[in-house]
Amino acid sequence: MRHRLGWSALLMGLLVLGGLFALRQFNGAHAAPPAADALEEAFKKARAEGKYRMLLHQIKVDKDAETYGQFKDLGHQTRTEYAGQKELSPGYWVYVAPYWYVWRDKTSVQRGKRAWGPEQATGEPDTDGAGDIQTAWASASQDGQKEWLTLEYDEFVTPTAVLVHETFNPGSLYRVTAFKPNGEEVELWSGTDPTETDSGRGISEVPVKANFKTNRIRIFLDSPAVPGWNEIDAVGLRDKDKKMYWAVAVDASSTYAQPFQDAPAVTPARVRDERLERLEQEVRELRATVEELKKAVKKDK
Ligand SMILES: [Ca+2]
Ligand SMILES: [Ca+2]
Repeated sequence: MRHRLGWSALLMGLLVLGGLFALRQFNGAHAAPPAADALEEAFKKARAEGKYRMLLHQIKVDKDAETYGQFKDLGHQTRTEYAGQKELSPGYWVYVAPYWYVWRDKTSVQRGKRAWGPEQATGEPDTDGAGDIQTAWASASQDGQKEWLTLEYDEFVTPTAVLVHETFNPGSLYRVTAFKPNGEEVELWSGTDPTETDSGRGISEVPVKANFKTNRIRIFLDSPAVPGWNEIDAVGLRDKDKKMYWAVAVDASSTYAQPFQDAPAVTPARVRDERLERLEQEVRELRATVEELKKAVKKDK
């Protein structure tokens, strides 16, 4: 008799656990998304007082608030998959509920600009003349693949035009997208590059209509279609008051530049630390579940 009671209690416990889990998933899926203004604030908060820059990923994981609260600066991570997202780049993970922000750079690390690196597309145009000049970004290969640049700006703006300064083999621009504050990528323009391929250099100005503010845009280049390196000197945003904004950080599909020597290395110690951290998280989650289970059983009595 005693035995039977034990088993039925256990079964009941498992059922309750399943119910709680389902409820948690349900709540997570139906949480109202934060408003755009709040998300702009969240983005700033996720920079951890200016500690990080160049957002690589923004991943919504409602339930991680249970483990990490409203804010968590998790540090550098090398995991390539998380919450169903794949092919993640290594970076600094910061949680501002309900999003993970994955950053490429630590701003305290001072680096010079590499010849033809993506960072050459930050700031105002600084390349005089047309040609293969180090102060513009160049891809790894001349025509090996389609390329893209993601440009991050200091402020959130509603652009009315995007101006792409093409200084070598222009004419490959075919698409421009912008990221909403919730991380969603939206197409702003697609078509034929307004700069002719035989014009040496040019400023490709594409008018855009966005009904949201953005601080990250991406430009797409059909490099195989335009022979030679299709170099980009700078990419500006213009708003309705004709004010110009220049990128503060740039990420690229590839680059002719050498990798930075001080890039965080993937050492065995780092991998071990991350494994430990993940284990700790699992234990915390398990503990929380047990507590919930205990409470539920108590109520049942
Ligand atoms: Ca090309
Ligand atoms: Ca430049």
